[in-house]
Amino acid sequence: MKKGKEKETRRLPNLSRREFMRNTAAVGALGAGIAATGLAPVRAAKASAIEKTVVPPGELDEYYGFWSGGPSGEVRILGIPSMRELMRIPVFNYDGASGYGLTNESKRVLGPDAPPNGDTHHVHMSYTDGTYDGRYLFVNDKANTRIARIRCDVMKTDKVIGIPNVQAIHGLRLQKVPRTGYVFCNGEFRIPHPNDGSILDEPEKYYTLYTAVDADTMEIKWQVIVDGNLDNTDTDYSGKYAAATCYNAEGAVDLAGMMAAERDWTVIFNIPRIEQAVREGKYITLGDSKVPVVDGRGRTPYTLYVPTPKSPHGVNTSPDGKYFIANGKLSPTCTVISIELVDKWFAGELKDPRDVVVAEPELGLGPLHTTFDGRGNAYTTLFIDSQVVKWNIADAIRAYKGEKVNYIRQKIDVHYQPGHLKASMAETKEADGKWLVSLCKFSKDRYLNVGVLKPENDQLIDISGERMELVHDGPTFPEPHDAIMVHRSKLKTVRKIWDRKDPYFAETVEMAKRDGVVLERDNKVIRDGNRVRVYMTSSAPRYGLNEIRVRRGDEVTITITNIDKIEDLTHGFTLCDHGIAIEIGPQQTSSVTFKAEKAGVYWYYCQWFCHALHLEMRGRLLVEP
Ligand code: CUK
Ligand code: CUA
Repeated sequence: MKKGKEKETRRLPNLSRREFMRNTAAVGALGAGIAATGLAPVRAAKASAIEKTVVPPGELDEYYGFWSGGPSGEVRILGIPSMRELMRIPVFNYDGASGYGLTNESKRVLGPDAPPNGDTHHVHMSYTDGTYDGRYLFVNDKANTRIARIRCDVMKTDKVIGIPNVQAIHGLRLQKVPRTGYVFCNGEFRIPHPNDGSILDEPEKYYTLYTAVDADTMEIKWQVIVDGNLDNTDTDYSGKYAAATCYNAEGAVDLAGMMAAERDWTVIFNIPRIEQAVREGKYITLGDSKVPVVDGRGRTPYTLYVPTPKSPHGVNTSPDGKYFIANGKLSPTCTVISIELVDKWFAGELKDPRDVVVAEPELGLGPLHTTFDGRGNAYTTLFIDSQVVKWNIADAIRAYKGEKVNYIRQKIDVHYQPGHLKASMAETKEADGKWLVSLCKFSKDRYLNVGVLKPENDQLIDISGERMELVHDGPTFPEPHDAIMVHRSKLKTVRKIWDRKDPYFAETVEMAKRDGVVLERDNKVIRDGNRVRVYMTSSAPRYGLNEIRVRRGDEVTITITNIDKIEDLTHGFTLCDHGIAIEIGPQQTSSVTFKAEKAGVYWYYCQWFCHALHLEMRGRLLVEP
């Protein structure tokens, strides 16, 4: 009895919670005693790991985390390892604090009649030579079939475009080498062409397309028609290939039909060949769109369909550039595709599309996404098992060849049901294997109960050592899908105040010029029929105009230039009872247009606490009847 107890105690520090529970159950009454003596070393080890996540007051995080916000339509910035939320970037959503979606500058970004919502899943940073270059972030809107670009120097959305001929942009990834020329976007749902009601319940006629967008101009360069649907996508480190998963090879429109086949596929796109086809005019166009569309269905020079079990979800490129790894979702496996062998396939040297597969490790239930530490290990989320599994790629390849080797390094419990996971710098050739975040879909009992809608649980795991250690729980508003962790050295060009020549408000500056107004100095009201253009400055704690007089029925444009130069001295302009609030950062010009429909006195005030006399920073809009 005593001997057994000692043995168990010694083994405990290396046991997972579930193994521990199993063990205590097995030894029955001994459980309590083991827990008391056994847990101490576990806690001690964790305390030292947890300490690494502490960023003391006044100190800065080492990594920027960029998180998608799901149906909130936004992108969030977190600090890693503290997991503090630092900022939110409105992208497809209306934002009441900054007036994004309301200011003329943001309306130019969003375009006319922009829907009020979005569903962001995949946020990725632009690359040069296979690593982050700090220029842009790109993100999808699954809900309204759009993509957006965010300028990293000011962390504001600067372009939003719709993607034609498809419905629901899901997977989004960027060309990594030589630089981000293309943004690749997956059209997820198969739809009829044309989608004008002439074809309805004939799913056999539906199809979807893969889209390449020019990252610099945000013009759509080409599209490829594919078999099946498109789920996630990733690109290689040569600039030659992109891969996308398909979970509905069946082309079904109901659940049972979508799960029927044992294998769906990973489709690999040969980018130079598609570009060549476009150059040679081997394309069609669809409907009103002028975008060249190449047909990549069936066996073509442009596409390779690799049979992949079963309804695969994520696809991830290893940072050494050697493999695409497709995550089996309904199969307990990941499928490892050798990019070198993909070269051979396209050179005509292989017979069977499955010949490019070099490993298919069995990992656990519900593999969704994989990330990397740059030391040859992969980390995969197991949605159904609520675990992250660490496995070795080289060993998985040896096992596939028939060698008896255990490629599983460790499984760690996460809480609960993880979707994406991401390690620091893992989507670059500089994957540094320090931190990993598991974006768990369910948080259940991990936080105080805040009502029926629960936060997500983003868990930080230390992967710097041999063993993964869970070190932090971070609640997030539902629901981030994906995230990236970027070393702060990649973002040295983030500005502290606006440049007066910034293109974000250049059109507003032009308007002022036409009115003969010097924005940084003048406080003027210009009447132009029943259009009134008001120009004023803001400088803590006052606006350039204490009162503005207009007539009922006027269309009023208020343009404010914040002439303060102090970092973080942001002012606002809120007009009472008009639904108007906008942000004016230091050295920024912001404008908003509205109709003065109600006669009377309406106070406007600054909504950022900018000065001891912030409450006094206000004025009156006098609307004559
Ligand atoms: S998807 Cu959400 S967990 Cu949209 Cu990348 Cu996998
Ligand atoms: Cu300006 Cu408060």
